[in-house]
Amino acid sequence: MGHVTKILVANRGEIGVRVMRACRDLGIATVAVYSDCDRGAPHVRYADEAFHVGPSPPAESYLRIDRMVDVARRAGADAVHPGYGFLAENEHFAAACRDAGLTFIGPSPEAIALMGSKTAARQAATRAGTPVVPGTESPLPDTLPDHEVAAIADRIGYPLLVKAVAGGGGKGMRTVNGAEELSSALRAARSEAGSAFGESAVYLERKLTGARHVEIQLLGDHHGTVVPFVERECSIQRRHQKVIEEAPSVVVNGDLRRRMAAAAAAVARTVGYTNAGTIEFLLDDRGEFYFLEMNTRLQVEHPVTELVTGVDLVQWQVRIARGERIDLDAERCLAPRGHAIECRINAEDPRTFAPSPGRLTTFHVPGGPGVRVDTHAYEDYVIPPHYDSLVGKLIAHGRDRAEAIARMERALEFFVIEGIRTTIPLHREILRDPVYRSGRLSTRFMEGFQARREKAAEVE
Ligand code: MV4
Repeated sequence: MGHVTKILVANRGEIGVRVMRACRDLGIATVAVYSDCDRGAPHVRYADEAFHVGPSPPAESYLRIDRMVDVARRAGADAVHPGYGFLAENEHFAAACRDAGLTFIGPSPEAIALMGSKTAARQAATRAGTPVVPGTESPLPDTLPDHEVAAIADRIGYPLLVKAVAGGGGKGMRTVNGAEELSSALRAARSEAGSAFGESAVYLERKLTGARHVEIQLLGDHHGTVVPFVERECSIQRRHQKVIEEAPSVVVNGDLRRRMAAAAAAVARTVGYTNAGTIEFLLDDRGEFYFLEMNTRLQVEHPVTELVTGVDLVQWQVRIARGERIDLDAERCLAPRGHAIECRINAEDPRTFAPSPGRLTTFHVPGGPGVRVDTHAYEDYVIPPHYDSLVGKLIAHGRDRAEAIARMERALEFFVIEGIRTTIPLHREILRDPVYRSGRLSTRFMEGFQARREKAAEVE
């Protein structure tokens, strides 16, 4: 904590630019970093100065803690914003910044580490009095004999999920439908977790099918204030990548919202959480909610929260990091002004989801009432093949969900991207889908949608 006059933005692309926009609004200078293929990229042009950090593969550039800290020192930056992805949830990066006398614009290394262990996170939620999905309290000891694991699994009940302790975001998850599948799923999950996270520990959780994925954004300052926000509905995911997010959730009324917000804030207070974070819940059809995990970063979908509350979350991340007190009206943060929807526009084939990097020969962004576009892209920009495929985020806001949908459909129609394939046609199909329009969403939405889509393609 301390003076923040120059921020090193340890990221690229859409979020690199988004963070620099907040810095500009606050009158804070910006420093960009770039890899070989990003020389001259939008986030570099947007920054006041820029430094090369290595070759294009992330492991040799955007994931290099030593180079980030070195650039911050050389540039005279006093703070670092990690964006999302890359080093955003790396406790060693947060600690390296602190050790170098730099303000890390995010939670403490201790909070990142605690929530990075999904079993420690479940224990923190339980201490906070927040319900968790039934499952094991601790990692499964890897010497535990099969019959003892089976006895634990029986108590939790099937179907269940084997999850990586160091995982999160659905990475390294395995479904187990019955006892006969247990030992092979455990072996597979352990080996996958070992290679993906360098830690093979796993735990068990009852698998809730047909529930919704609803999350609560929050901000915590260094004076003990935690402010939760209106929920986001994030059930529409493909391979654990969100496709469409919205706020609020159509099934959450004021009472449930206050209870979920209070539960999320209690978890954050229990661990002394500061800066921006998000608590993920599963919400079942009886209105019961269960803690899943906490994301200790700014999330891709933060704009839907910004549009329904009028709060600039990135600006608040910086203000919190420099020691300010959150003086937001807590009631306003829980009272949605209308409805917002975000479509992630990816450089992907809309049917096969194969990556589609390359040059944007045409790039016309939509505008008009209730439309926001967060992107780094422009005509002639080349999407490099080395990073995630997000070209931009299209966010629509209206007085209610119907108006937000209408504005999103209008904006998707007038978003023209040529030269690569994008998920715009997929979004247009989803927005026309009767189940989507009815708002009856669940984590099974995408499977059902794909089935309806294939059936429709057959009769053609
Ligand atoms: C679950 C779950 C059901 N039961 N855990 C996926 C992302 C990660 N943050 C948590 N995720 C889930 N965890 C239990 N015990 C359902 C999801 C989930 C999901 C699963 C399959 C297909 C789409 C999904 C969308 C959101 C959440």
